[in-house]
Amino acid sequence: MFRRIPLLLLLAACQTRSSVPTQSQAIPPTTSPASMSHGEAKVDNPAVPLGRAADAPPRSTIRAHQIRLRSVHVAHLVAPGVVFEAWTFDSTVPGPVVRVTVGDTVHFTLINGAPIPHSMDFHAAELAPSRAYVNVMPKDSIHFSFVARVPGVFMYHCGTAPAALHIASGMYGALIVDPVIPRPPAREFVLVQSEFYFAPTHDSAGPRSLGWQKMLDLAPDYVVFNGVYAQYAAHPIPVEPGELIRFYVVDAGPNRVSSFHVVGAIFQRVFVDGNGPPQLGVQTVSVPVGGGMIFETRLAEPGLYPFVSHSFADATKGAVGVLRAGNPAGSASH
Ligand SMILES: [Cu+2]
Repeated sequence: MFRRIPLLLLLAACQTRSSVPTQSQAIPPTTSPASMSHGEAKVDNPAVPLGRAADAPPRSTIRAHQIRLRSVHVAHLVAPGVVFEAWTFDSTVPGPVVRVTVGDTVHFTLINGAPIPHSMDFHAAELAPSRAYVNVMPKDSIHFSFVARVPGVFMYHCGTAPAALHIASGMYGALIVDPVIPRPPAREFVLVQSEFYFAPTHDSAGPRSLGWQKMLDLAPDYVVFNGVYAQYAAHPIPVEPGELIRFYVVDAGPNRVSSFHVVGAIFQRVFVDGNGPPQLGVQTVSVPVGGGMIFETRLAEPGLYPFVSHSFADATKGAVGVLRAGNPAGSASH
């Protein structure tokens, strides 16, 4: 009798494991979602939710900013039918885009509405982490201020250890610091690239929890712009041929470098971290994890122009979007 129980348990465990797909069982798809280079996801696909418009908020007009964010745990829709148990700033993944100007003061308050400690780390600030970027207990809050001194686009994130857990769960966002002399007028977009890692489950229709081992193995299930799988391929971003387009790109990771590229275009100027002399005439620039860059380009003619992380496993997993320039023939317009 004592020998039979472990055997039954072992059999049950084997049956359980065999029902979970493994990487080795994956086979490449034989069809192309969209008929153009880098057509890694279907274009004009209403099945994919638009999590948020990519448009950047306008330049700030005030010199002191009261920024209050609340850390909360919510269900986040990563892709059609795929819900993730996210940890967030203000219930969204990524958190809200913050935009200030050099010299502005940010008065920041974090309210912890979650059942575990969280914190805030602004890459745009120069502060002692041991004073400002400390854990805030549930139902507690923290307040600190800083002056945005350096222009660029910066990551912010929860820094509570293990930071990889808090970032992979959704606690990050972008903060733009504009130079005092405005950049040239342009269509401006903010893209935050990040990854989602899921724990194995037997209920693929149910909410997915974070897969710690997959995170350690650098094997994300999804790599996305602004929190949702290929949302800007499903809902292309309308622009005009010839107009100046400016991307503020932050790579929140927690692990994958973004090799940012616009298909059919060359970047006229790329500003590392958004500051200093630009790189001119470049095709692809890597945004490091925890870094940000400003990309400027113009599209030569009407058409669909995918933008991707040119690390192609990541584009396949959702790091792809589309610019629709004008009303190209044979293409649905907005
Ligand atoms: Cu956190």
